[in-house]
Parts: sequence; C-alpha cells; structure tokens
Amino acid sequence: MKGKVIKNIADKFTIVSEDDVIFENCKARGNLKQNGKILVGDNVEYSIELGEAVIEKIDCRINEFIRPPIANLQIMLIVISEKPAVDLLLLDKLILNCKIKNVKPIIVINKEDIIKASFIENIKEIYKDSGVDILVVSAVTGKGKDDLVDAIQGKIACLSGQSAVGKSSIINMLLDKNEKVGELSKKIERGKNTTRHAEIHFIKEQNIYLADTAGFSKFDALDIAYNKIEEFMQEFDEFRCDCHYKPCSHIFEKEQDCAVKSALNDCKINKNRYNNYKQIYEQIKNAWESRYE
Ligand SMILES: Nc1nc2c(ncn2[C@@H]2O[C@H](COP(=O)(O)OP(=O)(O)OP(=O)(O)O)[C@@H](O)[C@H]2O)c(=O)[nH]1
Ligand SMILES: [Mg+2]
Ligand SMILES: [Zn+2]
Repeated sequence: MKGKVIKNIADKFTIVSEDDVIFENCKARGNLKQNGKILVGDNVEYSIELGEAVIEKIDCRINEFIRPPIANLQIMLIVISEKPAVDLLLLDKLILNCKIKNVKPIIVINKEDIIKASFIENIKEIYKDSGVDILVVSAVTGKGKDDLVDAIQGKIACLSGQSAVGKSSIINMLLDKNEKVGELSKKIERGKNTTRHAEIHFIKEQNIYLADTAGFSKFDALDIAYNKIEEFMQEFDEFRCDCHYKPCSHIFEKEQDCAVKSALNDCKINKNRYNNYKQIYEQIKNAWESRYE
C-alpha cells in the first residue's frame, strides 16, 4: 500500500494513505530506520502488521530540502504585494531556487482589495514569458481563494515571501473551514526551529498539504554553478540557440554574438528580469570565486 509521510517525531512517522486514512506512530523496516533516511514528504510503501503500518520502501524523490528537512515539495506560493514594496530581486531568486529544485513556483499577488490594478498589470507584464503562473488574491475578502485551492490541491505546497505580505493571512483564509484554525495556522507558520523537524499539515476537507512556512523565504546560497543559471531563464529559450558562443553567459559577450542581448535590445526580453538575472549571476560568481579560487 502507498502513502505519504507527513510527520516524524523521533522516528515515529505519521502517514496519510492514498484514501486519506491517517496512520500515526508508524515504524520503518530494517535499514530505513536509520536516522534521517525517511523524510517528511516521502511517498512510501507500507504494510500492515498487527494493525499498525510499517514503512517498507521509499519512492524516488523529485527533490529534497535540508532546512526544513522535507522531500517532494511540489509548489511554492511566493507571496508579494504592493505594500510592503515588492522586492523583485528576492522574487527572482526564489523563482530560480524553485526551478533548480524542481518545484513549481506560483506568484501570489495578495491584498487585491487595496492594491492598484496597475501594480497587478505590471507584475503580469514582467513575468509574462517567465513560465511562472500568477494568482491574485485577497486574504481579507477571500477573493481568488478557489483558484488558489485548485492550484495546490493534492500537492505539497509551502508559502514564502517578504515579511508582512500576508502569508499568515493566506493560511488562515485556506483553513477557514477548519475548527482549530488559530492553532493550526500558528503551527504551519512557525514550524519547529530545529534542523531535524519538519511537518506537512494535511487538511483533509480541502485535500491540501501545507508544509511548515518557516525557512522557505531564506536561503544561504543558491545551489548552482553560475554558468547554469541561464538555463532556468525561460525568456532566453527562444534565443539562446542563436548565440555564437556556447555556452554563452549573455552578459559578457558582444551583442552581435549574443542573440539574448540582441533580443533584449529589441524589447523581446523583459529588462527587469534580465537585470535580475545579471545580478544573481554576478552574486553567485563572486561567491563561487571566493570559495574556490
Ligand atoms: N487589506 C489587506 N490587508 C491584508 C491582506 N492580507 C494581509 N493583510 C494585512 O497585512 C499585514 C501582514 O499580514 P501577515 O499575514 O501577518 O503577513 P506575513 O507575511 O505572515 O508576515 P510575517 O509573518 O512577518 O512574515 C496584516 O496587518 C494583515 O492584516 C489582504 O488581503 N488585504
Ligand atoms: Mg506570518
Ligand atoms: Zn547569449
């Protein structure tokens, strides 16, 4: 039988089965018992022994994170708003990190009730060729809630974003049918501040799996070589094969040799996205060189 691990306390696991039955205090078989082998988020095979579930096997992971320790994160909701002012460089770093980790990023523009339509249009314009979906919500009025629920249903999702954009408020909106809303939302927001603990909060009524929020808005360093970053810029897809040098940084080459730079000049690539690409490239290159050279 198959299930998903949603909690681990001292190697006693909680599993949700494919038909949404929750098994608590499950043990693991043999070498899987080893500390840290099974992560929250793992899809596992289990058997029933004397009425209790025993984990037999872990399926391949699509990704894994160290802080928080979680596997198979599928969606990151990156929350932004007009107030506090949006930090597009942070947003692009979060998007890049998602793409590196094989997580689907979704930009969630919150506070629809108080922001200008032009702000939404501007964000849509900047990200139109990025391949990143955008949802517009208001945690206060509940606008956009159904689309948000549709986007994350049945998948493991987490929230990230600057302070005060409304992450906690969105969690409360998602949980509004839940009795223990206050308690549960606090748990999701805080997470446990230890390197070993992570939890996925399964909300059965809505078929939502929300990972602890703490930790996902920060990253120590992007885990990638600087010359690989460009591969994750969907805006470059149409053009990079026409660059003269391969690989091409699309930064240092002359415009006549770089189809991306030439497209940028013809306004076929968004300048904001390109400039952030350049900044991220330079930051990672500097960090890389101070580490290895
Ligand atoms: N008008 C309006 N205000 C909102 C909305 N969502 C959140 N707020 C307000 O924005 C402020 C910050 O919201 P929080 O949910 O605490 O933000 P957060 O992202 O959890 O912030 P941190 O926990 O500091 O990271 C609060 O005063 C909320 O009431 C919204 O949709 N509309
Ligand atoms: Mg909060
Ligand atoms: Zn190029």
